[in-house]
Amino acid sequence: MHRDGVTPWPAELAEKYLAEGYWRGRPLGHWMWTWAERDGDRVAVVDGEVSITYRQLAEYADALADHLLDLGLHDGDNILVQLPNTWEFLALFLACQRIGVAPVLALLAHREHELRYLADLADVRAIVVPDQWHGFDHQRMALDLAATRPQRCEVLVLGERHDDPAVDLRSLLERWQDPARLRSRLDASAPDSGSVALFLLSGGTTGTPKIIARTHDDYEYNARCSGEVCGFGPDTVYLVTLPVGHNFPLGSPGILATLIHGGRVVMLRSPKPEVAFPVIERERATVTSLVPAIAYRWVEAAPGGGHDLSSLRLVQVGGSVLDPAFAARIGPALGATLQQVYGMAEGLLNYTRPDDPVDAIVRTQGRPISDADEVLLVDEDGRPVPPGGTGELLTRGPYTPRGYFRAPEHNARAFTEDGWYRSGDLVRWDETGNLVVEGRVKDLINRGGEKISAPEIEAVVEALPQVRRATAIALPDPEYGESVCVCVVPHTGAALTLTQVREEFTARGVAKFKIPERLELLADFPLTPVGKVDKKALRQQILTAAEGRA
Ligand code: J2J
Repeated sequence: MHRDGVTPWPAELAEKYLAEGYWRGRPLGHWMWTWAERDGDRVAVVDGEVSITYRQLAEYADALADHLLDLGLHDGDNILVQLPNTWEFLALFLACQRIGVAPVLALLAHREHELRYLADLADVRAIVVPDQWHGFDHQRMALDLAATRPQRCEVLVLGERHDDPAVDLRSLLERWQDPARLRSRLDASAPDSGSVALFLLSGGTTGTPKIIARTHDDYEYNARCSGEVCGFGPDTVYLVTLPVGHNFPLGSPGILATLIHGGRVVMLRSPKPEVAFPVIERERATVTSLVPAIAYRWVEAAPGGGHDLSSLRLVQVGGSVLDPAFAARIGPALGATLQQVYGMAEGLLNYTRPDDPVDAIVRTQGRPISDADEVLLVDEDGRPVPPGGTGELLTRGPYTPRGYFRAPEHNARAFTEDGWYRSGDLVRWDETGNLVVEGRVKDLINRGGEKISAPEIEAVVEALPQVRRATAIALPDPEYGESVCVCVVPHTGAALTLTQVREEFTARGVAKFKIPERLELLADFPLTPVGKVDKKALRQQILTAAEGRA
């Protein structure tokens, strides 16, 4: 079903992608049964003590899809999903793919501020949450949110249901119909392969974060092709370390490519080495994906950690800048080949190849996966930079959508008239033929791979009565690479503390990882010639002052 606010690929390109086999013209829910027919009795997913075969997974997903239809959800509807790394997430994801319901993939760290915004933007008909997670009552939050929706909004809970209006997600995995009859009912409800399969969150550059509609065709291709580049096959045991709602563990190559290529997915609830290492040893995991901050903890813990990590072949690291000196330690410490991944939920994926020279693996962020990916590096005026020069990366291709969902004004800036996505990243082509990320022009803070929109932070701080103007910048952080610093010009005579700022974020229900870690009170902000806050100068000013104090 077509959704308003989705920018399609131009018709002639879509035909080309289909004719040339980039897109295969079948929804992900159909592929699920192809996998089940191919590998029915093999294990598809392991979650703690639970092992589920490909056939069981398809049957659970079908049962769930049937119940979702009965709850009134159908092709063209959107739901908000906030779940931990569990096999039930996967069953739900696939159930949605059977009937054209698109999950908006939120993070467990998100709170009311983010969820309300996403629920409004995608006009969701259901919210799926765990009962609680790390002591936070997600069920309560979801029920409160659902109660304020203009239309009926179901709450599905994984775990202990403690309020009547909520539906027990696990009870929906029970089948009420004969599998064959059920299958034909669901086949009849199958969505078009060009329609939206899922929504991913963008880091966002202006105001509140945007969401990205990914189609069945484009997302299947992106995962399949990534899997080929990374050598995924029936022997692959993919450990899901990062949160499942991220593009990285879900589709690059991640969970989806593991299933496409007949491997096994292992769900991990926490990326901590003390949790991950025993699971790697027990499940003989062969590949996983990490952000640099987690890779760092693994490398520190691996020697003498007492666990056999010898099954690991490939360790993917991406999402934020990886220091080359540290990169060189990852492979030897974990006994695996490092693969740098420079990806984006907006599409384009770059990987170093396992057989690249070590030097290229350590120093570069890889190259695109597809011969149909287009990359253009441009200067501030939009002109291509000379060979070897650094410029903003623009991209188009079979898995890079042509616009954000329901964001026409933002799209006019974020995409060129010819459909190129402006990544906001400053990169150059290295002599090895790979890309190197040099910096960015977009206004965000990349905290350990989690992207925080600076204007979103500024809006919260500027609402405080003491604040005349606020601006958010990234400062270097030893653990996360970057952290959020807010700089404030207070009203005359007003006092403001970091604690007060942080309390405001908590009171508004903003995700914890976005809460500023530093506050600087200033008389004025340095300005650029066109009168905008000069964040580069401001950052330098704060760093220099800190050095002076040290
Ligand atoms: C520097 N910056 C990087 C890298 C992403 C795989 C891997 C990562 C993401 C991701 C993803 C970087 N070095 N290796 O979706 O499938 C920064 C860039 C980029 C932005 C995208 C995947 N890898 N980045 O990180 O949508 O600035 O996707 O534009 O969260 O992260 O962020 P996101």
